[in-house]
Amino acid sequence: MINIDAHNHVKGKSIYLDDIQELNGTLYALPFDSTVAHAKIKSIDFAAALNHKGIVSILTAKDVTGSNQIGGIIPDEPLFAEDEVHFRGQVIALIVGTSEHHCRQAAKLIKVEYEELPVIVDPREAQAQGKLIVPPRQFKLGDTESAWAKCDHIFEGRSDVNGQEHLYIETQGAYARPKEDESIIISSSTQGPTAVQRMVAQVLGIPMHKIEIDTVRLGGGFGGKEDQATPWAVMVALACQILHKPVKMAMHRMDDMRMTGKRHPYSADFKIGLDKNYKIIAYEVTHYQNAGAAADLSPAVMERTLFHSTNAYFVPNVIAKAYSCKTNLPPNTAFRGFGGPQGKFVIEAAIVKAAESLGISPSVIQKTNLVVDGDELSYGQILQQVEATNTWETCMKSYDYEAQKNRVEAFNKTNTRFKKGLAIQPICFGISFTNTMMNHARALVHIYHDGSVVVSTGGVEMGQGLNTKMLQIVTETFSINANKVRIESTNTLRVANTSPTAASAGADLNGKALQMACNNLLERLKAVAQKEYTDQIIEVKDEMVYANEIKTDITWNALITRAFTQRVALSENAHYATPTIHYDKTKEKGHPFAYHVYGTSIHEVTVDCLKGTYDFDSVNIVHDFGKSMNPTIDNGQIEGGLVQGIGWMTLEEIVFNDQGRLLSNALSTYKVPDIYSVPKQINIQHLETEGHELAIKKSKAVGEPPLMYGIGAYFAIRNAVKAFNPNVDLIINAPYTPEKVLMDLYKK
Ligand code: MTE
Ligand code: LUZ
Ligand code: MOS
Repeated sequence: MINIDAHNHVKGKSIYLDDIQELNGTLYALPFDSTVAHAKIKSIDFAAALNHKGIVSILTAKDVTGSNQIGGIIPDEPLFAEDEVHFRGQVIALIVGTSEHHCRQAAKLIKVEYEELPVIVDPREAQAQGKLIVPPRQFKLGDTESAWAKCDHIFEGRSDVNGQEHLYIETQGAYARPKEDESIIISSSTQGPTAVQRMVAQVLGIPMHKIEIDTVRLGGGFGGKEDQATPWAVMVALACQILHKPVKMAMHRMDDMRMTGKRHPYSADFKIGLDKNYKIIAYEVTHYQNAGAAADLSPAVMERTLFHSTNAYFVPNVIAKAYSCKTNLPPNTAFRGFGGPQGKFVIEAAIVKAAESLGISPSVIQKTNLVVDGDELSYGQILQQVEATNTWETCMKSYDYEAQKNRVEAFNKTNTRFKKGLAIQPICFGISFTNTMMNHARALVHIYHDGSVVVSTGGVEMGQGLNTKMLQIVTETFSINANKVRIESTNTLRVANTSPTAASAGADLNGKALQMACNNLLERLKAVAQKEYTDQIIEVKDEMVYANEIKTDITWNALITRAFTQRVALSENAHYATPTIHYDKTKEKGHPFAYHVYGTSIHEVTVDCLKGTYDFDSVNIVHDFGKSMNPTIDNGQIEGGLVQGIGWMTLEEIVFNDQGRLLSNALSTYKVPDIYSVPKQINIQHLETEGHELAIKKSKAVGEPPLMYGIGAYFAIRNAVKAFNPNVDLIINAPYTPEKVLMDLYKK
């Protein structure tokens, strides 16, 4: 089935937030934000702004009717700054007017007096000053202390990795409209409608049942709308509550880039020990997470960094420790991989450092240490159905890595200006929210008496193809045509208490609930047919009822009519909660993931050693999809995730100055991959496996894992640089922008 959104996307008919027909009298809102990163607010003068043409109101913390608090995990984040600001871009007030233009003009007339305070942008500095979001956490396996003595080789180092701007094509936004009895409907471009509903209720001081959140689709989320779609929706809702008018906000790109958090930058110290056969005997890592000025999702992100700190490798003795450091940057947030990529980058850096010191290829250490069935990870989960070696070996064989290596070596011998680099990147990513409590979902299915079906789940379509997969589940379970089924918007009145669509678990969780709902309905429908065909096996195939495998004359529509006239319920609401998972935070042990996703990629890059620029010749992947329920969509996820990961590792460079000012604040100063930076060839091979029972239709979650293939791009470039400039010590910090490559090429 092709993506059901494809046609409307191409025709421009798909509805995003800013396409919603506006009601007469709609007002527009513009957040007014801090221009300093840390300060006391001494005074604010709104008088001139309030007098500006078209300005209806300017709201601040004083206008909040409930609680001025939007922290999700920890209540440490005011909606509007009160006496102090903690980052540039923190919202102080909301300007509401009859047009966005008027709001922007009025914003220039607001005068704020700040008393500036010291600014911290570096996570290690924050940690040294005891500025932490939560207490540090530590995962421990075996005993590193005694293991060091058994190591033949020990290497230490430091590795830093930068953040990443989400750059969803649709910026943040929300549109609130008043309903009867002070209730409000809010269209929100959010991955988490329930999170928005909950915070609106809290800030407005009204029950959740007065708030309806509706989400048709997002023009991309990538984690950036898991938590950080909330403040904007809360702001327009507050304005709507106070002014009794529809209020809308659709952010400008530069406002969005300045005000919202990004992927977390990390700094890390590592120590790795190997025996003479290159088995990793011990690994210690300390992560300093740059959380920004409030918790947001940072504690959960930090946790996933620890969960993935040994990537696809078995290490018998591990200490992984992490600090969530409070700095004066916008609170950083979820981003595809959710801290996992940062954890993986550091162990890859450690392996590369070890390999280079030992004069061997990193692939020797990688391959020697891949996880196998029965291995225990640092958090106590015993791995089963491991495909790490399988994907690795299939990758080497299918793409003839030996020949590629020989070709690259020959190329490097004969070329001086251009050098090629190769790198191999295995991945292993855990599927489930690491917070066990969040792993549940619901689905609601109505069959109308004309035979058409409407479906609501808690899942949000953000481009990943969730709705298409949901449609497949319905059409395959009922054996009816796609044109009989409509997947409706995600709406908190139809499906309540949802987890955000995140952790790559959207299709698994919502799909399993939907499958249950459809199966329950199907059983009821079959019972209706059974009355006419007693003692025969009833099935529905291609919109026809079969009895003992013989086609009857009952069509799907006729069956529904019979059920309706017999007063059989044609609606069903089902609930799914992932079985088998558990985690004990006091021990830092458990079985937090339903399953893991595996894969291996080979990257080939050509570096222009005069310019420092690079081109990716190819990326060859063998990926463990299980039994992909939609290969076209899933391959798209691999390609998109890979390119996004390559961008993070190479071109994309977030720059804050020491005063917490974002310098890479627009697309002119923040370079993202474009069609020219995409690898010339991306080959994706599906590993032949059985899939996993806890994956929807045995089709493994695919949203986040491929991003981590991007890490291989970094090390491929490094190998090309090493081919040109072999005998220098190069630090392992990402991103590897062309400027940095150039510096390394000529480093002495
Ligand atoms: N693909 C597109 N096109 N747009 C997105 O915003 N988000 C990614 C991934 N793929 C995203 C995407 C992230 S961060 C996640 S967690 C998953 O999709 C969420 O969807 P799923 O759980 O249905 O895979
Ligand atoms: N969100 C979350 C996530 O709350 N918990 C997770 O484990 C997670 N993982 C990936 C992406 N978002
Ligand atoms: Mo994805 S970071 O789980 O939204």
